[in-house]
Amino acid sequence: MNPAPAAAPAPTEEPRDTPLVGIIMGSQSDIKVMMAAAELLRQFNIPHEFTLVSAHRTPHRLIEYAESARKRGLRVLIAGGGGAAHLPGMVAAFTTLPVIGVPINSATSIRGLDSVLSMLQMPAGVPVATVAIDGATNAAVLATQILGLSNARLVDALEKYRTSLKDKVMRTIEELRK
Ligand code: RP5
Repeated sequence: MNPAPAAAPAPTEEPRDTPLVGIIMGSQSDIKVMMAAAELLRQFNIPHEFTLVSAHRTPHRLIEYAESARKRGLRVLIAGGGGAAHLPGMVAAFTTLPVIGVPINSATSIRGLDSVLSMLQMPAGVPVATVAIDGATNAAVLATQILGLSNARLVDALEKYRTSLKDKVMRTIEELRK
């Protein structure tokens, strides 16, 4: 007699202890902006890692990080950079994981516009999903939405988050009425 078939995998994939999201940035000076992404992922209880990878100062580390990311269990990468922000694009060149780019308004940049263009102008086939200048929170929300495709808990958390945003607006409307 054949053994009973193995149980079907659960439709909801719960976050594990190993990081699902890699948050990387080119310099110490990017940390403050990129902390917003880590904070949001913490709120959603999504395991993540947070480290520096510089496209120009540690190029070999960039290749190693990007090439090993999927094998290490990461599902989405968030890469922040200012100035000539090559980090997200070069990471995207070495992995097929989704890469979300955060242009940073660094002291060396022309108000972050240079970084936006560095991330937006990727050649066809190697995209970087680019958020607003210093938009690390939205990068983390987008990463959560991607993970939510296979995780019902995160869909629920995102709906609660949206409700909290709406409630905040409604509270202010009420305050203004007084
Ligand atoms: C980029 O150059 C970094 O992402 C940073 O935003 C910018 C300036 O870096 P620092 O000179 O402050 O280290 O590589």
